[in-house]
Amino acid sequence: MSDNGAGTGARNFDAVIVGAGFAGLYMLHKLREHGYTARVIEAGSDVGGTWYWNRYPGARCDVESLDYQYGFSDELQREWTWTERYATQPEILAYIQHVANKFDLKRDVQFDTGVVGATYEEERARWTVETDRGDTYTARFCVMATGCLSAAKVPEIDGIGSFEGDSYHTGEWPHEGVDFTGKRVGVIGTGSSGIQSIPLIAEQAEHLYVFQRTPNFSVPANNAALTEERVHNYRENFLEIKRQARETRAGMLVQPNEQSVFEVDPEERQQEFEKRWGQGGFHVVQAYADLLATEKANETIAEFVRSKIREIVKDPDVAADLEPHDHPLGTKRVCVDTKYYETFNRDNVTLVNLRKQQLEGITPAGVRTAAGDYELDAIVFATGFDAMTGALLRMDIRGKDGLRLEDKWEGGPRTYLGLSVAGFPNMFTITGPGSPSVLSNMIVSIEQHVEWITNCITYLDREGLDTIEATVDAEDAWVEHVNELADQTLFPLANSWYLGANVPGKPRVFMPYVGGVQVYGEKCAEVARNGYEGFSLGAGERVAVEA
Ligand code: FAD
Ligand code: N01
Repeated sequence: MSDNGAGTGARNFDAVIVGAGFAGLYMLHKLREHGYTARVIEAGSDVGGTWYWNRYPGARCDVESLDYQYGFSDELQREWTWTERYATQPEILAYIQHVANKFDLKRDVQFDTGVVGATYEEERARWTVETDRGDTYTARFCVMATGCLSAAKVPEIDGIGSFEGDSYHTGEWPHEGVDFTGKRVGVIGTGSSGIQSIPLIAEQAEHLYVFQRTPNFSVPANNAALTEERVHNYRENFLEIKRQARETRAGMLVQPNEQSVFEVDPEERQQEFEKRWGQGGFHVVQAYADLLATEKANETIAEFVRSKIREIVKDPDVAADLEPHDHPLGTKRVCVDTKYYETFNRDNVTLVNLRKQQLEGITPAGVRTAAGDYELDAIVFATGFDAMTGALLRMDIRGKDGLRLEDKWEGGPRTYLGLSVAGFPNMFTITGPGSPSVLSNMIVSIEQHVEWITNCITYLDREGLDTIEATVDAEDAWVEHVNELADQTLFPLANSWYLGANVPGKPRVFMPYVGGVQVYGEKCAEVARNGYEGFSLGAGERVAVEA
């Protein structure tokens, strides 16, 4: 281990970790626990990652708060009390702050610093990490905790720079908040961020225009204050719940139903859907075992949600425009909302269907579609992210023989287990492409990755090994397996960010692993048990590094 103390201005560490969200902070904590030195480098001015950047009105988790927290410390969970079923962004950020303070993490984080490049030096078996401040750090390990949804994507729309009003991206929201009172506002995008923010912006704005290209499926959150009893029960069973969560598909306990939707008659099915719609959140999607498995089964739940839209939205033409028909439900992330469809009953809200009137561009005064001009004081881009690979590829990462990650991934991301890339020894990607990541409760997946990486590093040291690198064969086999599994599902039927479809020119490859958290976790554990099967382990000469 390097003896260079972190927090002392030293630039050489056992590990450099990029990103101070849930992943980077837990990685730092685990490495420190094992006596390693580590430096976290974070572009933002504080910890939180997603919850630091996404401060738009209505931002919340869609995995229930009690499940969306770290599971590694019973003491931590006992001293934190969630107030609502789905926590707001400020509450989640306060929780992460609490974690950072409790474990004294910030002293090892370099804030306001972007990593622009990372280069592997084969002879010394070390990574050199460069920042936008012109600093360099060296480390034996480089851990990319850069997030799956952290590279905000401003769309490529003609004239976008010419708008003379105010513009915002939901993923880079101003810290001081935005007051839309008396303003004509346009929101472009109706994914989760748009669907969460639209009802609240509508309450403030003089008039809100919602520019919708593709309608999405959304279910009500039925958010409410958590009862003391619920919090108490969860708290007392916390460790067991967290253990069980790792044995599920999505990293959280849901009410499973093993039945096919076609085993019940339409009346019973309707009752079950209604019951679960009333429960709110993802429950309705779990109503029957095959809802996400076949198009025919999927159509039953899709049509149920469409019927709800028709029921809620008073103007039948607007309701029809809001109905999703172009992708099976669940093949894009289902949105969880509070009064989204109801918002279109307001007099100050207009839905602009971009399939009927194409978006032609942005002008100094607003938005231009084929049907005319919309004059606006502010535009909100709820247009999502260059997901899963964006944050990684915005850096210049070079592995052995100068191999650039950008070149290696020209045809789409290639990883072994979503954790490691052949040609890039001693680099790990937390929740990287090829792991369950965004298809799961991310906290569960983050913790599993961090613990696997920590165990791997301590194993190398116990065995007197210096380097670990995925083999090309293992990587090829994993990529093939990930693709094969995805092809057996309905996911490829949607133009989603899971496939990179939202970024022009991005290769269309289904990026997350669909096999589920449990199966994936077992595979990772088996790889480790078998002496890190699929990796080549090297015992080079350990180079003494001076501080
Ligand atoms: P992030 O939180 O994205 O943190 C990555 C950090 O890396 C960022 O702070 C970024 O600034 C930094 N970074 C990136 N590149 C660089 C660089 N080159 N140099 C320096 N720093 C860099 N998941 C769920 O499971 N449940 C939910 O309910 C849920 N809700 C979400 C709501 C929103 C609005 C969004 C956008 C995502 C949501 N997610 C949810 C996914 C969420 O991203 C993860 O749950 C989790 O917060 C990811 O943590 P992370 O540490 O891996 O990444
Ligand atoms: O982004 P998105 P997001 N012209 O990519 C539209 C997580 N999250 O930020 O579908 C016009 O889903 C685009 O239209 P189309 C969650 O995992 C969770 O909302 O490409 N429109 C789409 O409507 C989520 O899935 C929560 O036709 C354009 C929208 O912009 C992920 O983050 C909350 C356009 C983008 O939707 C991303 O969600 C927020 C253009 N040129 C985020 N370009 C929770 O609730 C894009 N669009 C927990």
